[in-house]
Amino acid sequence: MKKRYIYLSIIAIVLASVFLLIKYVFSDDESSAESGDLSELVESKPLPIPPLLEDLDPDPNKSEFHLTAQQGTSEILDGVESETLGYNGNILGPVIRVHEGEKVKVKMKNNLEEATTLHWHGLRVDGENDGGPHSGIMPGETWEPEFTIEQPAATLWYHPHMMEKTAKQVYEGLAGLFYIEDEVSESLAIPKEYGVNDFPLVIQDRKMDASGNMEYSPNMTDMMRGLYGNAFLVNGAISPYLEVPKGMVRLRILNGSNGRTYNFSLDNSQKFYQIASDGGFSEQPIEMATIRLSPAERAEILVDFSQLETGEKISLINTASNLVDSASDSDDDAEIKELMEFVVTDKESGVNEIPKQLTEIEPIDPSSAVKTRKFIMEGMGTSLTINDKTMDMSRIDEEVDLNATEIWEVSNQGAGKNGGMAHPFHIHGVQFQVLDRDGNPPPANESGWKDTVLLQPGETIRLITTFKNKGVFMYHCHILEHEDAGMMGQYEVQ
Ligand SMILES: [Cu+2]
Repeated sequence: MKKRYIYLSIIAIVLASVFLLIKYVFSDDESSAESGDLSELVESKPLPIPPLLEDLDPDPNKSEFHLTAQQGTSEILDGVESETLGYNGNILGPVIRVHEGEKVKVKMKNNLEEATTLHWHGLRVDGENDGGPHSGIMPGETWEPEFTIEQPAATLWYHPHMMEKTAKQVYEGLAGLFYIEDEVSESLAIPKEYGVNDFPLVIQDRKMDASGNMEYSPNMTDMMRGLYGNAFLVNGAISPYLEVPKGMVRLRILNGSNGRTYNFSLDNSQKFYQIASDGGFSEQPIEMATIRLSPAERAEILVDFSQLETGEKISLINTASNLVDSASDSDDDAEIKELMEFVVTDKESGVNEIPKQLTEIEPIDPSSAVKTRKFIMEGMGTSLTINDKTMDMSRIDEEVDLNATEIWEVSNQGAGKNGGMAHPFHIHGVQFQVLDRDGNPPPANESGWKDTVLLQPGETIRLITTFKNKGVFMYHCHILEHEDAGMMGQYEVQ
């Protein structure tokens, strides 16, 4: 009897040790306090609306904006200050709004203790003004880019792009939205009153403990997969609420996360209408129940709150899984995460219908392409390459002729269809059109202008664009941990 007891005890101890070992090896972040749900520590606050940045040039055809990158603290958890970075504030940055045709001048002062850059994600601009890794701004210095807006209305964004520092600086809070307006966006009968019926939503996740510490210290899993956090922030706040008018509301959503891909839905299963992708309006609104955005992708959607009761609450949720292949179509491990809440008021939106036609997009004719280039993205553990190379700032990988139209065929190889992971591919300085995904036409919401596309393991996407600006530009994976690990290359247009 006693012997049997000892045997059982030994078996129990061995099993417990194996269990702890497995837990330690396979889920280093799940076992720490970082994986806790922090929404319990937060009293829901109104959604912070970033200010619109003042244009300091009185000339209607010109604008001048001043930004300062600075350190600060933010109360993300109740009564706790977290150390964050921001432009002109403690976290994130103001919305810069410009008009097509306008000449824009920016003075960007670096008040950080380290070098940074300011990249205009999605802007058609020359290499000198693009703000890539070659445009470092030393502490105390000011960078003064100038450019003319030569593209249609869109929701773009700006963020640092310093070699090996991008992930950390974006994570700590440096990101802001950049709106382009034009005659189309101004004449369409859609919501366009900033902060009234037209709202920015910058969605980011962070690893934060109960003391508010969100220091950037990626572990091995984060380096391989891209960082996934336990705290979901919308415009820098956890689980905020937004009072919305009872009518049509426009949400401009940016996935500003380092590594996570989201599937956004509304918790009442209500459908919504996507009206714009990364580079501007689609031709027609696209009815959807869920929208997938990988890091850096944007979508403008219209949500009709007119059929809801005053006081009714609807949540924006993420139904994508936490697994490495979170972007795959299988939602088996989906973990529903509430991101924020909309509270319906009795105010009017002023817009109650959705226009049938938004804009016209001239398709780029594939037969006008002078060249097809191939890019193979390969991610195996910590080895992250494009065409078998990691980033070298002194090497130009691709030379492109000015004004040439080219097809870029991008493949995600790695461990094949059932292994590997998804990578979002981004090209600086252009907007492109997706010709096909694995030979099939792109989905309706990827048929307009794009600057970032998600490639599933094993997938091949063909893109087409015309290179209208000179200079050195980047193409890279927009999982920021992958970018910083060298999953990036350079092309020069001349
Ligand atoms: Cu990647």
